[in-house]
Amino acid sequence: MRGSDDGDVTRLPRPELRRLQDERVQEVVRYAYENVEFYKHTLGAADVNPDDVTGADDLPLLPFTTKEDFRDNYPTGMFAVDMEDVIRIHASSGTTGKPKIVGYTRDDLDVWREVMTRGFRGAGLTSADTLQNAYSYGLFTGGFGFHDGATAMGMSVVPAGGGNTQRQVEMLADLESDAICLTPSYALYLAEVAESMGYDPAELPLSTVLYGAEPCTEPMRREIERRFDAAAVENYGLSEIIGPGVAVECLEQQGMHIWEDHFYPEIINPDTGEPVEEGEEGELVLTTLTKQALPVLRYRTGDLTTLDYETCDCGRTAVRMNSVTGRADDLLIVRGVNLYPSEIESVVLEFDEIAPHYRIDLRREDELDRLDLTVELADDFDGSRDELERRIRTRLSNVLSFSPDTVELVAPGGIERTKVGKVQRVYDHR
Ligand code: DLL
Repeated sequence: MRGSDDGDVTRLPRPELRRLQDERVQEVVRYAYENVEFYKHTLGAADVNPDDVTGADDLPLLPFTTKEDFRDNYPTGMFAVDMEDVIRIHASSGTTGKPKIVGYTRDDLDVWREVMTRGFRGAGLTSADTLQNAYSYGLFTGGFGFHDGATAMGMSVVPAGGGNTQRQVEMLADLESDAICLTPSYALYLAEVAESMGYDPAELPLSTVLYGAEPCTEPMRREIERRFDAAAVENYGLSEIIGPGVAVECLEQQGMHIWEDHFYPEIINPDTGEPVEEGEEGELVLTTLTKQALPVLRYRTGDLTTLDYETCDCGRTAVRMNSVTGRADDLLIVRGVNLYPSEIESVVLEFDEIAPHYRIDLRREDELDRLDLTVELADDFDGSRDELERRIRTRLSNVLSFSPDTVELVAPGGIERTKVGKVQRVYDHR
């Protein structure tokens, strides 16, 4: 099922890459059909015979796989191998219902390490570097994904895990770590804690912040870079496909290279399921090309993005996905206006007077939606609150044609921080 990875695969001329993908698409469709009852059934129902699939162009013939399919086949019904061959389990918790259970064979873990290593190299890291891993260890793929990849590459790994922030700061300083990986919200929290302990985060020896696992806008990235005086590069991934390591930015910071020899991307219109024009925004759909334990055909990630097939300035030909702008399913419709939380965030973070922390509360009163925005003042703010509130409102309504019902400005530290795991910024009480 697997070709060799010689590092240069990320720079293959695209026609050559395409030939490799075509071969692997054929293999994985047949493999899934023959080894997973679920695919035998869904492909059969769609009248698709694996013999008819000759390459990536035929993928649109296949039905999508969705998160509901994982739930329906809980815990291991989507697996293509016996548990005997599975040597690792992870799980992704949903907000409702059972988690999605994912499994890895020995070869799958090799692929995972390989794609993680590509990302580290792309970010300029070498085996001589020390990486503090502040992703949670456990069922979440972040902790072990980064850990195994960095270990395989020969970096010194500090398995700090999530939380325990004061100790994280001390470890960073004392071990003079070169890099840290964590969620963007936790990166900003860590900077604050460092400051409260009397450290200047910019003075820490960190050269690289690897952030991911949740949305992050460009102003927020710049804020992380400024605070730590380090390059911040983005990672994207999801448990169902492998975990982190699906896509990662190089130092050009012009989008995340998808490791296309292992994961085949499509962009669809989330409403119709049809492919969009090249370069248009839509929902990312991924097909695993080499996974053994859990092959996944046309998985609807729910993540909205665009793809750029131009060769990157770094020389890699691997397609780049832009930062996720929202979820196909987190579109907020408030009094008929379509809003993504990330759009509100972008506007809010334009203001120097505001710290990069905010929350959105949605309620329904008398059948009408209301949106209350709470933002936090920067430490050094000494201006007029009324005037600032007015400017925020004006800017939101100019950019988004929308004005929140209330804009509340709270003192520095007034918004609860995420100490472990992913940040929650939108509270939909409707
Ligand atoms: O979050 C894997 C990961 C760990 C990625 C560490 C990067 C770093 P899950 O818990 O299964 O896996 O969550 C996957 O998180 O569908 C996206 O909605 C969101 N997500 C992941 N990376 C990004 C990102 C890990 N860079 C879900 N930007 C995905 C925006 C992201 N959203």
